[in-house]
Amino acid sequence: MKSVLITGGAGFIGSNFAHHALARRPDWSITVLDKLTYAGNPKNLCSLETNPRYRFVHGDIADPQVINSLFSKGLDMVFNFAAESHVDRSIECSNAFLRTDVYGVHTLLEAARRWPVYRFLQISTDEVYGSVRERAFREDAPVRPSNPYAASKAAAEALAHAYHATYGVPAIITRATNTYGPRQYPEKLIPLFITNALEGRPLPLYGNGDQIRDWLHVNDHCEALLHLVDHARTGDIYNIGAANERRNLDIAHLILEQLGQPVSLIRPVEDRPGHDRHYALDCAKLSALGWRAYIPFERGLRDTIAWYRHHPSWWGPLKSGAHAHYYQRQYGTEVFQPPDRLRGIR
Ligand code: NAD
Ligand code: TDX
Repeated sequence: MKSVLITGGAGFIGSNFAHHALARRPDWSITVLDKLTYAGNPKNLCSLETNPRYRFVHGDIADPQVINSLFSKGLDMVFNFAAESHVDRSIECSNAFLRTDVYGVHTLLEAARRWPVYRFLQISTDEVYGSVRERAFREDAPVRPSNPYAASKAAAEALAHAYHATYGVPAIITRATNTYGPRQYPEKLIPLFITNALEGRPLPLYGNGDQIRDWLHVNDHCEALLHLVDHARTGDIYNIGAANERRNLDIAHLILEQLGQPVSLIRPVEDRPGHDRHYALDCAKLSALGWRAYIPFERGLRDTIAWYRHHPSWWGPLKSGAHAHYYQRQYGTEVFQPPDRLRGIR
């Protein structure tokens, strides 16, 4: 049995990965470590509780005591999903981002230096490149992060790279594009717009909505990570994308259309400072290892909408309390612009 640590496994991608890995790898025994921040949700893991190959530990990746006690018992693989992950929150205040996304990764790497592992996957993001310049980014393009979240992820990558070069920690860095699917906290574009549309509330679109992201289904993301743990070279960086570039405005239209809601729900709001206009990745390096994304966006989005439609008890409580305060701070009520601001870019 291989002993596998999944940090941040109560969050969106980490919880999907825990389910996916337990189903796909019968010889893996998984420990999920999670601090259970606002984004971590025990409900995401409750169906695993009876699985003898699964256990949960409540703890912080930046706490050396917890981390050392897990590593000292012997680990084969580490998948580090734990992070503060929302760009807008990092713009409001970046302290927690530096603590978890940088110091937390340092704590994990120090432990991996002391108690060697077979593979250490540092889950990173296409945001480290900044907005696309001439062409889609290959892994050797310079990093130029535009917001504190992206900068903290780039710093973590630099540490992982340094620990590979200096101490031989078998780190692999993955840079994935925008991921969507079930169990994503309703602060990110797709789950926020789906749940707002289900409630008949406005969809706050930054600027004029012509920013472009490449959307990757979470199951494809998880499958790519399993592929990389088997085939990637340690010390290397791998882009993970779906070649599925869409404008934010078009995403809003698709969601409203599928839910039978009017386009008038789209509300332009003040743009995000430092907003990256366009992300696009060249994924030839990963393709050469025999992987590609399989889930067509139309199907993935339809299934994701159906999941939120059928799980109001999952997201409903998340949109009250602390989230409602965040929402008010982030979007206000007075900043909603009249829909005619979108005229000309439909
Ligand atoms: P998420 O915010 O849904 O989940 C993050 C999880 O980490 C939560 O369960 C949270 O409780 C936990 N966590 C936070 N701080 C912690 C700490 N100090 N110790 C232990 N656990 C802690 O994030 P996500 O969208 O699932 O992203 C997972 C990873 O993938 C992140 O590293 C993110 O940078 C990366 N990523 C995300 C996307 C995306 O589109 N969502 C794309 C590319 C890369
Ligand atoms: O209310 C909104 N209105 C809006 O127009 C929100 C929340 C977002 N947007 C826009 C901003 C972006 O152009 O939608 C696009 C996607 O925004 P987010 O969902 O916040 O994602 P993004 O900023 O692109 O970052 C995501 O992808 C890379 C994840 O949050 C990161 O964790 C990941 O690393």
